[in-house]
Amino acid sequence: MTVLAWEAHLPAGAQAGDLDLTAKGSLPSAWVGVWASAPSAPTLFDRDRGWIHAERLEEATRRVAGRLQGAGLEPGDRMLFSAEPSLELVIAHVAALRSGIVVVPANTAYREREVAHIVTDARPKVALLDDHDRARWTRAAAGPGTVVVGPDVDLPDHEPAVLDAVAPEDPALIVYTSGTTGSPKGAVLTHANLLAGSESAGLAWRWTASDRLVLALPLFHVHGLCVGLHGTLLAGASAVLLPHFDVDSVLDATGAHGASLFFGVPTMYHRLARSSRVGELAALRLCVSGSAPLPAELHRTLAERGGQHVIERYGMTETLMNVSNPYDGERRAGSVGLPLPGVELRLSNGQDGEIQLRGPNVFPGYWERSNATAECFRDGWFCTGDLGALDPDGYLRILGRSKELIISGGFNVYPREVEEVLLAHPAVAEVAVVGTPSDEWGEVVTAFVVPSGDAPPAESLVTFAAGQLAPFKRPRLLHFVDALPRNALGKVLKHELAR
Ligand code: MCA
Ligand code: AMP
Repeated sequence: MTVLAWEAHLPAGAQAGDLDLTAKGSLPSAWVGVWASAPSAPTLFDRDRGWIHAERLEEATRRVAGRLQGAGLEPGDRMLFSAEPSLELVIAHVAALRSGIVVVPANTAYREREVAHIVTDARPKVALLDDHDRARWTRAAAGPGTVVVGPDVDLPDHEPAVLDAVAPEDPALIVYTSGTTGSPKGAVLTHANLLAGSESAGLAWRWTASDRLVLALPLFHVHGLCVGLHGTLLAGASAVLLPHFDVDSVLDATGAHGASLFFGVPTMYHRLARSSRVGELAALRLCVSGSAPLPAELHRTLAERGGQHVIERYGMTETLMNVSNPYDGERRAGSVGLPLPGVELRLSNGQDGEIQLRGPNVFPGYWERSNATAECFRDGWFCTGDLGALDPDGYLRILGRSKELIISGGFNVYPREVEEVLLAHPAVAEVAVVGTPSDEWGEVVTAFVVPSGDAPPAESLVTFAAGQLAPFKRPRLLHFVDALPRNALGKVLKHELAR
């Protein structure tokens, strides 16, 4: 059974039959049209530079496009970025998309091993980095041909040769997402995917030019980049960029800039709900949560104490946004809602099972990984590895995952990657890594270790892991055990450990 519930997301009177989410061709062309129609509209605010207006954003992105092209980048070449949110970074990102350059975002928490993997896999011609270590690691992995600069792209000016000429099927982004093998693979998102994703969320959440988003998410994941930033620019709306999330900065920005929107991961809502200032959320038109399950209890607390009936939605790097609670209908706690405009959804057993998706938002495949791509599609449907069930009225509940994945504070951790790192320690004979429940983080990375001799100090293992893994992947809890529980075939029974 295929579930389509697009009408539930549209404003009264709008017809789902009229939907063409890719009619504008590409985001860069659509953005340029938006800027030309309202050149003096404020677009983005950054603490250091204040507001930039549409006309200036167009000029700045054109200038940086020229610099990138002058450095030898051509359509299809890759530009890596790993930097905290800033106006300069956004300008460089938009400039790359306008040039047909494929953007490769990388988490700023990555250590040398993780940076080197992405650099050798994506082979970027330019890398934008705001940290000395990451610049050094990138240079070491990339070799002399790669230009390493700061997010201001301080390169010689040059007249851009190509601008806003991308085709819908051209690749726009490669976003690394870990596979079960432990080594991340790049999900290629086309310009059509990005446009469809932004159009769909914009329609469903009634995004207009008068909206103002407080954007405190990192820009190296699709939540902050594709939902927050791209959606803002497509709607002709504005956003206040914060370099990091913290409760006071978000609420201060909301008050100071008259913001109307906030998007966050459940850990952020958990922290907001515990603040004495939670009532200030009521000033916003809409709060949206995603990237991990929002506990029903937290949904209710935010409604009672924060005056916000948060819209929970469900997305993935490979598909952008898929399912959302409706703006006008019931925003059901514990459910992710109904398929977004353009998205077709089915469950492998009919009313429950694996969630499978189709639509203009679904990516064409992984970068240079045809086997991995073939494995995740079945009859043209993308198999998410998430398990769900439909309420009788079509609302989707996410029940769990068939893939081995831990989500901590909205960041994904693949147990296999952490296990491989710990196994390289001489005092570790066997290890199993699972997620255990946490009110604040959703799940925390927990390692069960069988020592090869006397158990070493736990801190020595954590320090060992810290050299190779981003902080959010390091085990927060570590237990020494005599043996791992296994079934008759010798497979570790992880669900027993997670309990
Ligand atoms: C930071 N730390 C973490 C995490 N973040 N540990 C586990 N899980 C995390 N997510 C570490 C820090 O390095 C530090 O380690 C310690 O925890 C305390 O840091 P703290 O200052 O409290 O944390 P923070 O810097 O305030 O970060 C919390 C955060 C952040 C703001 C919630 O994790 C965050 O920005 N999450 C958003 C992730 C996101 O954008 N996901 C979207 C993925 P130490 O003590 O050792 O120094 S896109 C996606 O999933 C799909 C498509 C979707 O549907 O959206
Ligand atoms: P990523 O690989 O970073 O794209 O993360 C995507 C995964 O996050 C999905 O496959 C889900 O497992 C999870 N996810 C995203 N949104 C939600 C949500 N609202 N509830 C539960 N899980 C979610």
